[in-house]
Amino acid sequence: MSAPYQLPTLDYEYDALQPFISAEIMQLHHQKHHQGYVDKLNSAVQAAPELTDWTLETLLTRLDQVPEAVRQTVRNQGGGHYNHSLFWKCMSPDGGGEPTDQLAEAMVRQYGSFAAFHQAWTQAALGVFGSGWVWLLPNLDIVTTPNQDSPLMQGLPAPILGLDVWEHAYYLDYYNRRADYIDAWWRVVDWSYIAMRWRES
Ligand code: MN3
Repeated sequence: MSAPYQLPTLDYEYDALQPFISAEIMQLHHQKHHQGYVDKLNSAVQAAPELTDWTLETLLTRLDQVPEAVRQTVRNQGGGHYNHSLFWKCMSPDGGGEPTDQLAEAMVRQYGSFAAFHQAWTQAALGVFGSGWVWLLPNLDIVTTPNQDSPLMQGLPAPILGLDVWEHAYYLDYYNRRADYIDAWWRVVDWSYIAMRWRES
């Protein structure tokens, strides 16, 4: 997918993730924050038309080849668009629980148990200073990025799961209590979607 970029529609209603994530947060996060990243990314590409045919993934993996005048904008807004597009897909009103089958086995091989993985992820999420993201890579390593950076910008493969720990993702529901937000978010994580990404990675 290349420019002009569009806000993806969600696979569920804004109120579908309640009581874990409120309709107010979902609507604001999707319609205002994500739309803002899309609009500003499109403006940057308009200002550097040679980028028009680049896919979003190419923009993020070849940031060093993006004209300097728009590079930081593409990094922030392109990252924001990519990250949020994945974030919405990783959640479902039918989510929660634990992975099954081969993904569950691979996770146990790497972390010892799902509980240990869960704890490592939560520690990583609480350890992000300020605004950023937590990612699960296809090799099941957990990495974090600041701001709207993507693992793609570091030469890493596309993540299979992402958690937004910007305060805009939880402040209306949980104020400054990031740990409460993370606990709630686990209840909507769509392991079937993540397992599909993992198999295809
Ligand atoms: Mn966000």
